[in-house]
Amino acid sequence: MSDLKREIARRRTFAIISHPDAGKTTLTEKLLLFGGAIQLAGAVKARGDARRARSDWMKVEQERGISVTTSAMSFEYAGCAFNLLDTPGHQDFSEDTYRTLSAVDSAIMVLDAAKGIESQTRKLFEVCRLRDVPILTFVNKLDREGRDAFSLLDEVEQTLALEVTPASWPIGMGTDFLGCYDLLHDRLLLMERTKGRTLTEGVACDGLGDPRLDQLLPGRAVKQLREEVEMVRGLCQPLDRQAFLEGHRTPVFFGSALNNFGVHEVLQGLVELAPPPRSQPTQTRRVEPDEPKVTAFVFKIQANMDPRHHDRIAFMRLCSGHFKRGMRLTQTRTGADLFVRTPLQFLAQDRELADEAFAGDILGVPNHGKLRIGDTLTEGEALRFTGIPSFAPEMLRRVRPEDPLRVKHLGRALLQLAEEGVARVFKQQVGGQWIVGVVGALQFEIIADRIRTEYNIPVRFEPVNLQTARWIEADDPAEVQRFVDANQGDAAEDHAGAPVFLARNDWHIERTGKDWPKLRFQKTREQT
Ligand SMILES: Nc1nc2c(ncn2[C@@H]2O[C@H](COP(=O)(O)OP(=O)(O)OP(=O)(O)O)[C@@H](O)[C@H]2O)c(=O)[nH]1
Ligand SMILES: [Mg+2]
Repeated sequence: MSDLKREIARRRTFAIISHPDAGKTTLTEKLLLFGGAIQLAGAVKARGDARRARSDWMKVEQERGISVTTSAMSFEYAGCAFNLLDTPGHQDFSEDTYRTLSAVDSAIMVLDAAKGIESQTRKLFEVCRLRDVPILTFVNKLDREGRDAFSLLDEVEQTLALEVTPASWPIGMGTDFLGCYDLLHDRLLLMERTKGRTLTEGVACDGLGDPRLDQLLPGRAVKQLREEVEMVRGLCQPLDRQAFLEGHRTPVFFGSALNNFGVHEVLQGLVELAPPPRSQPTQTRRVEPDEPKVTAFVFKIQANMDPRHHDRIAFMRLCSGHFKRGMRLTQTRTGADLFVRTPLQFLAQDRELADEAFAGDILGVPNHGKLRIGDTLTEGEALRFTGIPSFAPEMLRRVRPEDPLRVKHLGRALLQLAEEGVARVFKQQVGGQWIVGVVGALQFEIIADRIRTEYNIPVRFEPVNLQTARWIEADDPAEVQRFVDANQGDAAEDHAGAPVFLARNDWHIERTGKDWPKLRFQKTREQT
């Protein structure tokens, strides 16, 4: 195998998705801990709490205990190079999650054992299905009283029409939860129940018949385990990797991320089952990961990761080639050249310059606003990767600074946040007022918080008599201009200067559509 092929084969790029609070960020921290801990073998104990993941790094995330944006992190384990994306569960931030799913090859769906499939999990699952992203399932929080494992498996199969194969099996539940039996390898890795971040070595056991099981576990628990495993093996088909890769079947792992139970098994599952980087669609052809030339696309922009420096980082997924630091890439939207001199890789606790990267890798590229979500970078070929949508907002409000003199500063902050994709921002044709559009109300609060903490501009959101926005497109650009001239009161521009129609209600949209038959009023816009 060539070096390029070998590097691609060992990469695993995956997202963690679920309804809010199921434990994605906790699982992220534990995967990083296992990854890092095992890599550093023994040296980690001393560092203990110092190895804290930086998944929820934003101030508002720490204050509220929820994730509002996707975090990217890289780590190595068992010879594999992982790129993990921890997504926010709250539906108001789902656009960020949808875009993230365009950049991964597989996903872990986390379920709360007491709650099963929740609404947002279901929606995100549908997005994965549309994109043919294979899914591993992690049933979390077994240290609390939850639902019976058989009924959870049944729910996944029934509500998602997804076949299940348990990959591990819980021993007990709630206060009696002792660990998980690894059904794929027929072994038991008994972990000490630890809330802290220090890891204890597991005790290995071979097969359900191993007499060590009887020594390690209480008699009742062993008996129940043997019975249940026999039953579940009778009920569920063995794991067929092809069916998993095609998205028809999911391996189901059980555990408690908080207590380190079942995390090792999931990590091993990613190594053995999750696919390496796949080919990616463009407007003209599919790009294969082992093509020699570098291609990449930007799926996320994040401003102010380092608030002192007002930095702005574009996250790109490499799709092919062997990327080297300092390389010159072409931004195909503008034709401009870009020297990528400081590509960043995000590790558990800090960031590092990346000297090289391959398909599947996620790199952060610091820039001053040149790169946008949806941008394609190549070594010259005029390609455009597709599949990164932008959605029409469902709620609009006018935003003003508390201090009227700071309106210009506010404009700059809003444009940056819009480029990040945090919200839609429109400047009205008449009066030049700023209108912010979002999918869910919590976004207004987060945006106000961020403008205040990151730009030091206290702002107020005010209701407006507007319902939604539509991007205006036509085969003849002059027709768009005629519309804008004739409807100045309803026209605006988005952050990229694209013309937008601001609608007062459904009737207004319908009526305008009839009056201007040559125009297309678009609800979504491909970010190219
Ligand atoms: N009892 C128990 N609690 C857990 C476990 N895993 C996570 N939690 C708790 O569940 C809560 C939510 O955990 P997070 O990891 O922040 O959840 P999340 O899915 O990242 O949430 P969002 O990103 O906001 O969607 C926290 O209070 C965790 O401590 C577990 O295994 N057992
Ligand atoms: Mg989270």
